[in-house]
Amino acid sequence: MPHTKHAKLSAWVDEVAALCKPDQVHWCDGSENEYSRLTEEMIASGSATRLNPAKRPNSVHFRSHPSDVARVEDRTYIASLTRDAAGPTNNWVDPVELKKTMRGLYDGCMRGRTMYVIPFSMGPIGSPISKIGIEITDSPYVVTNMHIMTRVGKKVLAALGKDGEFIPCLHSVGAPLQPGEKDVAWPCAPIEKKYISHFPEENLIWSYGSGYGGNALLGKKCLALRIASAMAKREGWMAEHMLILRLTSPEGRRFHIAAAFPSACGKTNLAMLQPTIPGWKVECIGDDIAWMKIGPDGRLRAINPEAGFFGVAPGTSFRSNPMAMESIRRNSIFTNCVLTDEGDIWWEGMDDPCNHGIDWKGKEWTPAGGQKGAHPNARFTAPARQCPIICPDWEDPAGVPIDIFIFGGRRSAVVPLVTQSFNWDHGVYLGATAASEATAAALDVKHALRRDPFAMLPFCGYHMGDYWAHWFEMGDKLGDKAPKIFYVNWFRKSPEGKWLWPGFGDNARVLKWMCERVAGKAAAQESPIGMLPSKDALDLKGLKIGDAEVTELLRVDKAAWKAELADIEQFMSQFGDRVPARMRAQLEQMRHRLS
Ligand code: OXD
Ligand code: MN
Repeated sequence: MPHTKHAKLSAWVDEVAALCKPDQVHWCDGSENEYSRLTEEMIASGSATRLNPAKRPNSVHFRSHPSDVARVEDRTYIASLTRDAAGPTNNWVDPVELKKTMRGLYDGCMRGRTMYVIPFSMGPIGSPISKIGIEITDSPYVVTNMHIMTRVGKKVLAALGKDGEFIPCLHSVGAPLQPGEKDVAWPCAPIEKKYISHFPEENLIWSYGSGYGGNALLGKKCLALRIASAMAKREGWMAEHMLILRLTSPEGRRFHIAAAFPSACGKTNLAMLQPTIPGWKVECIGDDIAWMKIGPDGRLRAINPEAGFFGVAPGTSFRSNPMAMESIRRNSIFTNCVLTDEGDIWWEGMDDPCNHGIDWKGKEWTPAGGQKGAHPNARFTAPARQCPIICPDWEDPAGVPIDIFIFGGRRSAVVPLVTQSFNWDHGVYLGATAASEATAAALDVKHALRRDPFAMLPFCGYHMGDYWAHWFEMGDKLGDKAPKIFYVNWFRKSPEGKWLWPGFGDNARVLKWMCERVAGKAAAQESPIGMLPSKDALDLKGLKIGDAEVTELLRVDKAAWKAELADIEQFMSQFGDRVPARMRAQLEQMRHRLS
């Protein structure tokens, strides 16, 4: 029996097999049986360690190669037909040249390995917002992670039928085996041979040389953001680096929030927040990516294209994110954590200390040695359905109607706790000028402050200026049904260097103010940078915070903002005449308000 009646898919799989020359080809059916068999094989080969089932049932730990621990932005390419289409913030290579180079690398690259064909759906199968991808990979680690992160297998092939549309995603770890050669625990290619390539006009992804996270699980950053953002622009929808949550008020009114933050700003924590204010409830819909289309009622409807969480482990604890800790109790994959003497995992920032274990490099470890036990970008992969506060509607094919957009970043100074934009255009300006201090999720980002528009700088598959224009166009289409836009900064510090805001569950206080603004209930005061909560409009009941701290949290320092303006202007100048006139107008209006 052929695996599919889809002629184009069969032809592509045959073509890739002929090029990569694997020992065998396996079509993934997405079954539990398949997951278990691959996991057992990886344990037997020494690349995975089974965790103590009494501590963490059906879970495994992997250690990656020390050179392959995060996304590699310097090796990530948007190979559009012209350099101009990719814009100055993407690495561009001529697609013909890149394909030639990569074909050379792919030639025979799967020797000694199995080639897996993974049919996957981003989003609930059958949703008008979902898309189907096919990932071909020689990494069983990728297969098991894709089982958790996406919807995989026969049901996807059934939905694809004979001629459905799919996005081809080719991946190889880039480490062919000679006959008789023993495999290493984490095969990958050296950095200069890694390529994470996107061909946006063809909806095509080619990844080579890395087995880690966003470089290898191609449904996530490559498809759901880089390729999808380009498709969304063409087709009139939005693919954003946003969590999605539902906040329900004590009266039972539901608000749906989508929020964009760069890596390392507590996005997963916010997505699963436990409000400290009585009567308010959060349900999680997604923690990383939102795909949004205008629905029949004219409102923006969002789905989470993923089915799991690929979260940063260090810093995750019952204090910072109890719901994530519950989500990873079982059936999870861990990468680059400490393996404890009890056969469980541990990382820096977990609730209880660990006195001895094996670190992410496989070496005996104690905290006294002064080295981190887990890599700062160590990850957990866990099924979203295991989150105790997963929203009952998280798989609704129609999506949830978005009321609020939030942008933000990690800023120890200048930026207040929360501002509301004056209107849509000003909100787009807030998103476009978002900035954050350093991250561990990318190997090669070293700047102290990075402007990261819409948290999409590493993920926008086309020219940033055109992306901004797309946001303005979406606002025009949505009209008075457009979500309200806010900007937050949980990370402001006092002049003495102390956090001013407690964060975590108390962030619900800020979300409450936003919801009340949407409902027309909360007061705000105008400032040169946006609307700020009026005195007493933020619910601070039960919080130990002084008046002086609140004043500092909301302070707008005109001189600092003028300096900010100069920095923003310089950042924008790289986009030249692709900066929409409406964005320039926002800049001018801000200058005027600050003068
Ligand atoms: C991620 C990232 O891994 O944004 O989600 O880097
Ligand atoms: Mn992310």
